[in-house]
Order: sequence, then structure tokens, then C-alpha cells
Amino acid sequence: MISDSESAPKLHKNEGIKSNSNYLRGTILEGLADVSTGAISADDGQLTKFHGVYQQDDRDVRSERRKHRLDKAYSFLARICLPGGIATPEQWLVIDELANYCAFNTIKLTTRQAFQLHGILKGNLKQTIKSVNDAMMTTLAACGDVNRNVMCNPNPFTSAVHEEVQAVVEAIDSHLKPQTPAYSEIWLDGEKITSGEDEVVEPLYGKTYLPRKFKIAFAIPPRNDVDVFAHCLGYIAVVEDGKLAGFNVTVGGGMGMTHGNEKTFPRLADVLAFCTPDQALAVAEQIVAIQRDFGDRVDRAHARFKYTVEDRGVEFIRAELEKRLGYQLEDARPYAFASTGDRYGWVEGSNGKWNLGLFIEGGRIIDREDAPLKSGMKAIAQVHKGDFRLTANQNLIIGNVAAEDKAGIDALVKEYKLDTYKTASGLRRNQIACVALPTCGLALAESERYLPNLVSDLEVILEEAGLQQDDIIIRSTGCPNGCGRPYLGEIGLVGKVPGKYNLYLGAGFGGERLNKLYRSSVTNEEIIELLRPIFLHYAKERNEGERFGDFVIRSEYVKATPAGNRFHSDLSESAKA
Ligand code: SRM
Ligand code: SF4
Repeated sequence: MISDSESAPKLHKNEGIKSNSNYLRGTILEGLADVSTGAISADDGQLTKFHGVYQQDDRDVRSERRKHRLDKAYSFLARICLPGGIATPEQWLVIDELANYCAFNTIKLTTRQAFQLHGILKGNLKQTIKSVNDAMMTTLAACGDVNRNVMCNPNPFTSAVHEEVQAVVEAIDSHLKPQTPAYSEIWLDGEKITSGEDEVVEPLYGKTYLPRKFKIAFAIPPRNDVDVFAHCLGYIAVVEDGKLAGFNVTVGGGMGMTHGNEKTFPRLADVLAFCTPDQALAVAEQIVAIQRDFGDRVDRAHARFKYTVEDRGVEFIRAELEKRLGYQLEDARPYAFASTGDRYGWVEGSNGKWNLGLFIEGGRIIDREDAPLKSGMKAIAQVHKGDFRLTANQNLIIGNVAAEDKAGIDALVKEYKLDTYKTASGLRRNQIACVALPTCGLALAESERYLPNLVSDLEVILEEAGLQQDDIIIRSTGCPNGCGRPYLGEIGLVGKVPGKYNLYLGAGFGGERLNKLYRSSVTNEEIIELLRPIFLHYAKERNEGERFGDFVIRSEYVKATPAGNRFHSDLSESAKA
């Protein structure tokens, strides 16, 4: 007879780290105080993620330092949450100033509408996080096995509904934050940022939190700029007679996979049901609780909510949700998306204020000799009276500008060469590249430092084909984790080894279809050679209004991917080679 202890599968070791951490305290404080090393312990490294902090090292100098028997060049990444991507000019100036104390002296605008500061030395970490909190922002739950920064279509201009949706976003974001006092104890010298008792204060998460990270996004059709189907839980605003009627709720999206492991795959969310604005928060809480109770705590590669939905089925999730809510939800209502991209240039908002969409290559705010972006953004933040909105495409909107202030902003944009959206090709304007090297410890190949150069090479072909201004979505990542949502690129590049990428084609322009592997392990030259005839073919034979991703399927370069569980099937012989 098999005893319970023999038959129960062994939980992943991170479950023990969480459980024994005294609600995310671990020995982080002791580790920070240890001046003999620039690093912290591996277990604490898992816990600091919940606090929005990752330990990293500069991979550009790793082998050189190894040769000289030096420790790795350790530093930390802090991710700063901005629900819906909104920051004030004052907050921008704080981040700008903090970046000056970081090894890389840059601000990164992420694909989930957050700020990242890379290269913080251990000794500066506490003061950095304190300054972030003093400016009414937080790094809490920017990472870790909890709900992360809640995303929202950041464009304030389309309708008053946007403001209403943003209010729901902020309520859910705040409601799903971990409640442990550990964060304030460690980073804010014990200041209490939450009400409640000092003891157990995790009514939703409990002491082992979630099996894995959890992500929520809100989209407002016709724009799907947040890639709502890539998220664990999504809300698609339903606007009827100019009013917010509610949301179609989506469940089970996610991008990450592992090369060579077909049990892992990107998956687009299913549309589950409709909820009213008043029900949205309870829906989020109960979906998170379902994942807490049913998610896989044994195999972290199978622990995302997308696998819970895939394995148990969307009907099970709906029934379980309704049981926990104590009421039935209505069926989903019609919706339609037109694109996942951003709008550039000036657009007047429904409130009469103006919004300027800027293209920020790779989301990297940095001073380069030819383009002093960081100084330019600082100069704008010093005079701007509205807000900033980070987009899910790593771009930036200078929001809520009064008509009389437009000329002043324009002059600064021109002076600091922030108006690259005017000259960038359609392909460049629609690019996303994840960070990858030198900071990302998981990168197998370059991404942020590679994609702009590839796009320059491809622009020569686009020019020849007359496609310079056509919007074509290209996305790259340095590994298959999918931080730049590459499986939703009409062209997707995913790093395999240094200098080689898997080339994917055929995602839907509105973010409703995954792409498919076209060629495996190809070099830069091979990518250009492979794409050249396809671009020329597209220019010559596309139907009126036909998108590149649809064309490559109609022309049989790749088969369509109807669902995540078919991502690895229906490959052509050359893709398998
Ligand atoms: Fe990500 C891990 C960067 C959005 C899927 N991601 C990482 C880490 C922290 C590497 C690590 O664990 O050591 C990267 C830090 C690199 C660096 O130096 O900055 C990293 N992810 C990023 C950012 C900064 C990419 C960017 O260029 O903007 C994005 C930060 C978002 C934010 O503000 O929260 C970022 N990551 C995403 C997205 C896109 C999204 O959510 O829309 C995904 C795919 C969607 C999803 O979650 O399925 C994503 N990141 C991952 C994964 C794979 C998760 C999985 O299910 O397998 C990892 C690795 C992991 O969790 O084990 C990862
Ligand atoms: Fe790093 Fe991979 Fe994410 Fe790129 S996709 S940032 S290489 S984990």
C-alpha cells in the first residue's frame, strides 16, 4: 500500500522558500546589511522578486571578470508599478534622478507599462525603493508569485469611458496587492503602509502566495494595445450608447515556453463571460483564488494559470467562478479589435486636452550623443502640467496637454530629437524588443540591442517594395519566455543561442492569433534572406487592406495557429529542420 507521503508529488522548492519566509521577509534585511558581497542569497533572491527587485549581473563583463577570478558584477533591477501606466511629471523626475545613481543611467519603459531601473548597487537599493515610495509609487508585487501591475489602454483621448475603466484598474491593482508588512519593514524602516495587524495579513494569498506570477490587463476596443489575450485574466470594455456597460472577461493567456519542451506553449486567453463594472473586482479576486487553489505547485513550467485553464477547461473555470461569486454571469457580448499598436503624434482628447504619442525605441530612455532622450524627457517633465502614460508597446504618451502648452512641448520634443515617430518606418514603429543582454540573466541571444539593426536592414527591402509606411508588427526576445510577446508578432524572433533566432510568422494584427514557426535557428543574414522574397511578394500580391500576418497564411508560408495547444503542430518540413 502506498502511503500519502509516498504518493504526494514533491512541491517545487520555491513553495518551501515562500512558506518559510515569514511572509516574504526571509533574511533579506541581513543580506542587505552584509557588505562583504554585492549579492544576496539565492533564496532571498526569490523573495525580493515579490518586492519588485531582481538580482542581476552585467553579462557583458562576466567572462572577463571570471578570467580575473573576480565576483560577478552584481547589481539589482527595481521594477516600479504604474497601474494603467500613468505617472505624474513629479514622479518622472524622481525616476530620472534615481537613474543617475544606477550603473546604466537609463530608464526602461516595459511591455507592462512599468518603469525599470537597472544597475542599482546593493548599498543604494534601500534608499532607491524608499524614494520611489516617497513619490507615491511602489515596487511591491511588480514581480513574484502574485498579481502584477494591472495594465490598461493608456490613451486618455478616446472617451470618458477610459477614465472609468482606469478607476476599476486602480481598485483591482490595489485590492490584489500582498498585505504583508515585510515590504515596509525592509525598505521603509518599518513604516506601515498597510492597515491591519502585524501578524498574518494575507487573507487572499496565504503564506505560499500563488503558484506563479499572475497578470491582468484591460483593453478598450477597437485598440488591443495591451494584448489582452496574452494575460492570465483580461477585461475587454463593452461600451454601449457611449457608456461603460461592463467587460467581457478573458482567462488563460500567457506567452512563456521553453525551447524543445512541447508541453509548454504560448496560449491566448478564452473569452469566459460578461461582468458589470461593479462585479469586476470580485471576479478578479475569485479568479486569483481559483488559481491559488488549482494551480500546479509541483512543476513551475506548468504553473501559470494558462495551464490550469487548458487542463481543466474554460467551462470548469466559469462554473467554479460562479460558485465562488454566488451568482451567474451573463454570456460575453460582441466586441472587435482593430490593432495592437500605438498612435503617434498629437491627438485631441474628449476632455479637450492634447496627447502626444512618442516612439521610444526599445522603451529605453537614455542620453545618446545623437538623441538625448533622457535629458529631453527631464526637460519636458519640468514644465509639463499633465501626465505621462507608458504604453504596452514600450512607448510614451505626453498626456493631457492644454492647447496653449502644445507649442512649448513641441519645441522641446524637437530640440531633444524625441520626434522619431515622424521618420520611423511602419515596421520600426511597430517593434517591440525585450531587454535581454546585458542585464537579463535568462537571455540566450541579444534582443533590444539587436532588433533596431535588423529593422534598419529590412527597411532597405521595404523601401524597394514600397512598404516603408506599412504597419507590420515585428517583435523580438532573447529567449522563449516571451517578455516582448513575440508570439503575437506578425514577424517574431526568439533567441536560441547567441546570434541565432527562431523566426515566427503570421500573428493577427489585432492580437487574436498566435504566429507559427517558419524557420528554426537562423542568423541575421538568413533572416533578411528569408524575409526579402516574402516582403516583395506581399507588396505585389496582397489583397486590399490585407495585413502581413494574414497574407503569409493565405500564401502558405505558414499554417494558422488556431489555439495555443496547436502552436507546435502543423509545421512545414523546413521549419522542423
Ligand atoms: Fe518578463 C522573466 C523582463 C514582460 C514573461 N522578464 C523576466 C526577467 C525578470 C528575467 C528573470 O527572471 O531573471 C526579465 C528582466 C530583464 C531585465 O534585465 O530587465 C524580464 N519582462 C521583462 C520586461 C522588462 C521586458 C521588456 O523589455 O519590457 C517586461 C516587464 C514587464 C513589467 O513591467 O512587469 C516583461 N515577461 C513580460 C511579458 C509580457 C507581458 O506580460 O505582457 C511576458 C510574457 C507574458 C507571460 O507572462 O506569459 C514575460 N518574463 C516572462 C517569463 C516567462 C513566464 C512563463 O510563463 O514561463 C520570465 C521567466 C520566468 O518567469 O521564469 C520572465
Ligand atoms: Fe530576458 Fe527572455 Fe524576458 Fe527577454 S524574453 S527579457 S531574454 S527573460
